[in-house]
Amino acid sequence: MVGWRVPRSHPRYHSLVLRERLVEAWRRGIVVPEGLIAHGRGECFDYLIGEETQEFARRAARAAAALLLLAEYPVISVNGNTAALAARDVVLLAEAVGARIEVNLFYRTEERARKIAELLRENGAKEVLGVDDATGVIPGLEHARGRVSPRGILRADVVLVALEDGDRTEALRRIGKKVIAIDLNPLSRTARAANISIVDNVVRALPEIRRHVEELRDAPREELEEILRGYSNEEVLGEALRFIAKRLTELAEKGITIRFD
Ligand code: PTJ
Repeated sequence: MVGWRVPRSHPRYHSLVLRERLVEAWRRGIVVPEGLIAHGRGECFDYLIGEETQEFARRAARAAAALLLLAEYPVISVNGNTAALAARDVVLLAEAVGARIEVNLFYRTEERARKIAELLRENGAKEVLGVDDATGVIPGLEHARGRVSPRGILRADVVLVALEDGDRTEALRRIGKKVIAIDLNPLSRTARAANISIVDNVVRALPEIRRHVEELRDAPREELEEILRGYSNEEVLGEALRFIAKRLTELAEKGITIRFD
């Protein structure tokens, strides 16, 4: 609603602020309406994990940090929702690991790509790929969805995606990219296809990866490789599902008061 301000006293203040940020970004032509729906699905899973970074996400974020530090040419892929929710955190993580930033859209229009790049630059990005230079194509994806920068995703060894479509994640894996995904839904095709899946809200996951990057920055290569050897994405996704199941069982047994508000 234009002019509406989220009351600070509201028990769901933080969640409402994220919604407002997305709606505002939709008004500015940064987020697509489908992005608002996608966020709703994410909110539901966020509710189930307690709206906090859980141990399985922490473990995945640490592995992601190790992979980004070992990468030769990491790229952070940014879509409308990620830009609206976490543009500054994208820029800070890219700086911390020396990654390129590329706008990569599912519902691509040139105007929206330009607006997202502008928002990233307003948040400190020095260079944003994927706007005028999206001349490469990911094989297996039809034209607009598959367009990438030859200096970005096409060249990358490691690609970080957030709120990504499953088809595109699978296509990135097929062309040999290592994929780090941020996705609140542990059942999504993206979460299952990625090498490392961080089941957490993008607004918490990006700072969490950065925290591990700072911790691991001076670690020897062998230590980073050891973290990756000990990491199993299947196990982590299993843990996320077990966590949700256990939490729901406990809540049911405790007899939560169900409120309809
Ligand atoms: O800006 P575009 O054109 O690239 O389009 C972006 C969307 C998000 C519309 C597009 O990529 C899309 O349709 O994505 P999906 O297939 O709906 O997947 C989004 C996934 O992200 C779902 O599994 C959601 O549960 C999850 N998700 C939603 N909000 C968040 C989230 N994960 C992390 N943090 C969130 N805030």
